Amino acid sequence: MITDLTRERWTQLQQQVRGCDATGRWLVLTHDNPDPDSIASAATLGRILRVAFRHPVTTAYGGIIGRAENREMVRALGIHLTHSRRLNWKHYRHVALVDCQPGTGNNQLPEEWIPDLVFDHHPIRRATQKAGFTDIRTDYGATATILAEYLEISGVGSNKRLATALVYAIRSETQDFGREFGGADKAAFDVFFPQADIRALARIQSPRLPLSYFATLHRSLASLESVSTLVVSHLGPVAQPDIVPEIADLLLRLEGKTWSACTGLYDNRLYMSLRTTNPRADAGRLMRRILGRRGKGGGHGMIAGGWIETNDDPRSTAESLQRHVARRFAQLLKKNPDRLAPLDLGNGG
Ligand SMILES: [Mn+2]
Repeated sequence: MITDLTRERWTQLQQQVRGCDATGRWLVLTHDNPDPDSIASAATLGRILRVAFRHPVTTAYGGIIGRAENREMVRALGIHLTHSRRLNWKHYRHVALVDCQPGTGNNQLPEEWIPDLVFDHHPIRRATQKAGFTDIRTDYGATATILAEYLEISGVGSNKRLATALVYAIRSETQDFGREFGGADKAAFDVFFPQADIRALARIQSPRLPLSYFATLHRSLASLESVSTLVVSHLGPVAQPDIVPEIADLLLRLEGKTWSACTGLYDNRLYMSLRTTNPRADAGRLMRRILGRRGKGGGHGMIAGGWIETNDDPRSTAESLQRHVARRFAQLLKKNPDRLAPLDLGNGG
């Protein structure tokens, strides 16, 4: 399904890309520690730029592809992503950001660079307005849905692997249509699902998991804290940062809880994720208020993430920083932080 908005913007996008110097190589950049939405969006935009406009393209990411599901997605679908540390930035004349925006601290775009194209579904940031072309749709559950519409209107055509990537991105980003999605997400899902490789999808959704995953899960359960309808977990040092949002998702399923928060330490940063069952909440704003000026973060209504550097923080140890963000989380949601107490799992009864 192609919306009127996409029809209108496709004309602008074509003008923008054709107006760019035809000799330069394009760089399509995901957010750091890319999730399936960001990965599928990059793969789709890469294909459009290559096939519809005949431009050479590199798709790249920063951080790590950590989750077993995401590693399996990239492997099973043959998605080619270059790590940002291997990029020679001078080779690129043009850059596009997908599922993120400039100046948010969650991508590798050098600060002084103004992107040519930005596609995202998070609230627009000031720096984004300078980009040559922007398509920000906060009413979309997934950025991949926006790119799926451009793929259709471009006439470039899909293939089994790309269709599978788009379907998995929409599914995982909306938790199987369990949170924040719009009609466009369902429509794109319906278009691409018949073309998807259902065996590959099954493998991506239930990959084998490393022992470190279970060790982290164990630590998470041992460190649960709660006050009223809030639940918090501190993972301590983690093998990869995207376990933090994964555990936050899991904790939100605890009966009686309406907000979950999870923290984890990785590479001198305290990562934090927030989740809520309240569709009218603004988790992104809450995240930024918790992290304060030294941190970077954002999100949508019901999900948010961010980080603070641990080494240049006056509140010294990672442990005290953990305690600080958990207390601030409680306080801003009008719960008494002094009543944050360990949640005893008992002996399984
Ligand atoms: Mn997304």
